[in-house]
Amino acid sequence: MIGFNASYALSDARSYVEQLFGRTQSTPADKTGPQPASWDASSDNSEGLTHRDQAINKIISLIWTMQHGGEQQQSAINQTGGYILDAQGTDEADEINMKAISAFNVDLGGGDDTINLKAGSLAALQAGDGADTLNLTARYLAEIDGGEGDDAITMAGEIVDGVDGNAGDDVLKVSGRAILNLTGGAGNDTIQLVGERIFAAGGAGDDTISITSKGARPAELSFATGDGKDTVTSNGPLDIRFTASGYGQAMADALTPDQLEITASDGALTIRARGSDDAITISFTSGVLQDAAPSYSFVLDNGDYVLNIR
Ligand SMILES: [Ca+2]
Ligand SMILES: [Ca+2]
Repeated sequence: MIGFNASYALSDARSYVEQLFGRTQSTPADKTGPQPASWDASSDNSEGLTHRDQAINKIISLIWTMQHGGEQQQSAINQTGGYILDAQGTDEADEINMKAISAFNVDLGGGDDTINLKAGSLAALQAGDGADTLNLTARYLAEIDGGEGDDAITMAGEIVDGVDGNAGDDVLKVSGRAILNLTGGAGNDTIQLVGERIFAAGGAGDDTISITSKGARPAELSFATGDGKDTVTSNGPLDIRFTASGYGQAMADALTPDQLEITASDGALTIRARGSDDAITISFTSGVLQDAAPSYSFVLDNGDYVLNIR
């Protein structure tokens, strides 16, 4: 069940809005809510919408907000519309299928939730506890949190900024022009990234990471003390940034070159931290590096040691 406080969950909302704006065509059987005439998922603004559609969307957004905390309960939501604000799921398994111009602050609550969302932009989605399935398409995706549980998170966008699989063995499949601040979080995660600019981390646990870089500059993976044994495949040169084990931790906590044992062989590089189980094993697609065996060197960047592998 879901206490999804959307105007679209109100069967009367559409007719109220249509009455207000004088559309003569009555479609009581259509429960998908007002649909902007020219809405396009590839657009994150109101371009192409009539003034009337824009006004309706604003009202829908307002109603949605006002219904927050209401009594409406549904087990599934299928919506198409304008601006989604402050949507709240329940602790049961919610199923949500939505199209929107933009969505902000969506909290799925506990339970094994499924959300299929296509929007111009989506910011602040908390999947909460449970094994959640997130299929998200938006030009701009920001602050997506899988929460506890083994989540399956699939995202496609242009800018994907701030993704955390959080606890659990998560599967993250992300494509975007820029993928920034992505982490698998705790747990043994499987992470597949396709993008022009990639900055990511597996987080704690033994992670399997696949990098498909389409840009001119190398992808960058961060690795913190205690991050476990990661296995990485990359289709191009890679940078590994050694960071402190968490925000607020002293930089002295980060691994330094003298603590690392590096072994290069044909198409592969292994990095082991002395005196711990931390290790990164990287396999490179054949022929993408300068030589058969990767060459590598450390640089100091903003106080971090970064291993450039070419
Ligand atoms: Ca998770
Ligand atoms: Ca992890």
